[in-house]
Amino acid sequence: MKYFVRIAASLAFAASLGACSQQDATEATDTTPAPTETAAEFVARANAELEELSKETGAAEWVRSTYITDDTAIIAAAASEKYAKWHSGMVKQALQYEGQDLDDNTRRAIDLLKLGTSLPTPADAAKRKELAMIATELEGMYGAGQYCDANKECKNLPELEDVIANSRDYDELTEAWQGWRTVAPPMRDKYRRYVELVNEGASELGYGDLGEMWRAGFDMSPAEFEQEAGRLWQQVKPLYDELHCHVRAKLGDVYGADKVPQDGPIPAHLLGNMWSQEWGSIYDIMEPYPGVADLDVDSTLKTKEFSPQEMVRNAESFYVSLGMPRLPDTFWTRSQFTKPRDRDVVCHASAWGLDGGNDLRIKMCIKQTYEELRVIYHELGHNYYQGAYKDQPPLFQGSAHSGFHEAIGDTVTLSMTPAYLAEVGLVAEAAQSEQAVINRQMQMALDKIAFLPFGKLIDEWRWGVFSGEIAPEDYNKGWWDMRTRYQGIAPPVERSEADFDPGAKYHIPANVSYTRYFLAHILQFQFQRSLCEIAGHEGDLASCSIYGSKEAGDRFYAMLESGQSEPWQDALEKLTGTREMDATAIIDYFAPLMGYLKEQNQGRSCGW
Ligand code: X8Z
Ligand code: ZN
Repeated sequence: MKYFVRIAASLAFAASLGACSQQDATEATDTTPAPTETAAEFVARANAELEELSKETGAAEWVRSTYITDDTAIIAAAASEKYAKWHSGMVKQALQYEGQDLDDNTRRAIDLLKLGTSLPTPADAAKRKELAMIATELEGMYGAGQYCDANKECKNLPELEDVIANSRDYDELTEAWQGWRTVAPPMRDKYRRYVELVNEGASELGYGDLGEMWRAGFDMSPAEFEQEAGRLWQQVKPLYDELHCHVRAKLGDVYGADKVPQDGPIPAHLLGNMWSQEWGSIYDIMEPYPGVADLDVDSTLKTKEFSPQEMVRNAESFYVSLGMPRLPDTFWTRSQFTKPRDRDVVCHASAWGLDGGNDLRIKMCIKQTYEELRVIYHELGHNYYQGAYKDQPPLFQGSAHSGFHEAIGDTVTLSMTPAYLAEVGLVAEAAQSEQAVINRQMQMALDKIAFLPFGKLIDEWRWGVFSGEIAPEDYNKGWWDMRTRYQGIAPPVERSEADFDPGAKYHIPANVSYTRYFLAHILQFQFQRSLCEIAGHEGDLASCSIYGSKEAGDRFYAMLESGQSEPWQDALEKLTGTREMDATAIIDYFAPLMGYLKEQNQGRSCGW
């Protein structure tokens, strides 16, 4: 439940707090439905109960994430357990409508109800309790994680991430990389048990395992979805291969070919990101035409002394320029913008749609960087989606599919062109030259193209774990096999099954499915292409900003308002005219850079 609330995942059964007593919701579980209850009446009751229950779950989750203690673990686990009990009871009751001829809305609501948890729990009460506690603890362990060096100097994750982003000292990078991964081995046994329990829960809901259940959330069969994701990856893989080749060569120049062998995978700690997932922080090494065009938003944020709130205001203004509403007053008083000094919190950014989307919040530990500004735009994309679908019934309060939720804010960041940044005073001026275009494309590609194989493999690892193809004694090996195969990276120090490197990535202990981000990275370019047409943009896609376009904003918002009330193919068609996800937009977008990369890579032997 919590994951819907927080990250507004595929089925954002929005949370809101109200007066539903514990009694009401639990009683519902054991009630045999009155034979007179029609399917439509059942759905209406499910919506009403969900609305009430979500209030409690949302409050417990928020407090847990912004105040990690043993006490909040008990509160959050209890709320999660209560939701799980309600959910499995309702799914059982819904079985009576199987095979009945129902109207589309009712059928869809019942189907969505069945998928309405990312953490399916066994019906057995003791196991349900055990799973709720394990899931709560795993995320808490991640949130409270830190690494203390030999001098007993400790760093938390944001601090270690700073080292990875900014240091160019091989050994210092190795220590930060390895140090953060010390948080994960204690998760290993708990994770193994979590896998057993969620699989039992998924099987009680009629799925082979949790991976199959996750793949079932895309308005097509799990097998079709797996194929679809594979098709999209094949479409974009050539872009990644060119980027990898060039980045490896440049890193070889900086660190030496002994450290970065030119025919093998890249050491994972040299790419500017703790998980090697987005590489924008090594732009200084990769800048094609040094000094051409000022893209240094970081220094503007510092010299103009932007506060976290001002950074959020800047993002809000973009959405408002599209004709979308201002964020509610409570957003400003209830959000967590900065890391509290006196307690452990989950710093990983998230957006919350509490009280049925009336109580919008973000939870971040904002730093004064351009990267963080873009994360704020990303999170507000979630909030605007949550606000837009708040008038849908609770079972339809979610995104068309989980990738849509992740793509909204990212689509908006594609409009943060040099011209836009200059217009709002975040860079001095927008240079127009061909060299400036390539520089900016490089900066974008280091994040957007580098991310693609990472976005794809995280769930592939989990699909393997849930299906049993990757056994517990091979968790780490399976992880690194995939990291190397997909991303062409390797760990900088030897790893073994005493490690549990997947646990050092938020979405694994937090149980958030990840294919959504892979899909979002493709969809956002597709959305942008259509929005730019609507906005009347002329010229290449990369130079388009929809800032200030009410026409584009209206069409965008209309898609958001429909939530998950219809299959995603319908939502996509309304905005883009096509019913298929398609990578040609991202390929077109980066066409200029591909020309540059191919030239640079001439004579090199690429691949690993
Ligand atoms: O988790 C996130 C967002 C919250 S939904 C900050 N992202 C993924 C990640 O950090 O791993 C955004 C991009 C990928
Ligand atoms: Zn997100």
